Amino acid sequence: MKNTIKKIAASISAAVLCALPVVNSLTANAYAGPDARYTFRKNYACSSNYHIKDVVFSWSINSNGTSAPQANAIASGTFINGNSGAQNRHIGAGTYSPKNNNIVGGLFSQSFYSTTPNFTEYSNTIYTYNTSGNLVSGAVSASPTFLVGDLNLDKAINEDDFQILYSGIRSKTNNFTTSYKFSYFGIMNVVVGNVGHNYSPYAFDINDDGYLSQADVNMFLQYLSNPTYRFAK
Ligand SMILES: [Ca+2]
Ligand SMILES: [Ca+2]
Repeated sequence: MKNTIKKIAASISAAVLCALPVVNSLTANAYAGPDARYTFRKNYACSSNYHIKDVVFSWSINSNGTSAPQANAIASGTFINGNSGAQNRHIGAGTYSPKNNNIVGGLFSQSFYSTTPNFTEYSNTIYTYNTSGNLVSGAVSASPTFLVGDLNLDKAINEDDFQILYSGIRSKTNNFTTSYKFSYFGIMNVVVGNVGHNYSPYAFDINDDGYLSQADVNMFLQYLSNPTYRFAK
């Protein structure tokens, strides 16, 4: 018995020694560190009641300059993490099970940090199973991946975006007195100056809770004023 433990301990030591050069080599192909301030997000939602039991998802992105995608619940539910990796890739994967099987709307999101406002997406797959155990194609769809806070799509997050965010949320919340539950499949027109543009409402949901509210404006202001602050998801 003791010999077996010694052998295991020896093999672990050997494995650790072998692993060290790999860790060092990561400096040439580094993941996003704590100073990476660009947060990318993808939302998963369903447009009507599909009696969802499980959503099995996978998202593959480049790993150089990014962090591994993390899943975040929008509607109450549980996750089984299935993250993995391949050479030069992060694969954020798992299974989401909503608490309410009759859920309609936003289910969950995935997000990652990046050192630059660019990334490469390799694949995104979704398999949805209903409470009868059947695969339901098209029940859950994923939004395009977007840079959180970049409403005018110029790959920078600044005062120009804040003007759009402020105007859009103010108009939907009766001057910030209510919270607005938006549709993930909707469009909202926001006027800044005298020019109106159409946007996806989820782009205004900075804190990723399924509502547009003062909290989203506050979080954006924190990003603008604090150079070490980043959107957590
Ligand atoms: Ca922008
Ligand atoms: Ca929000």
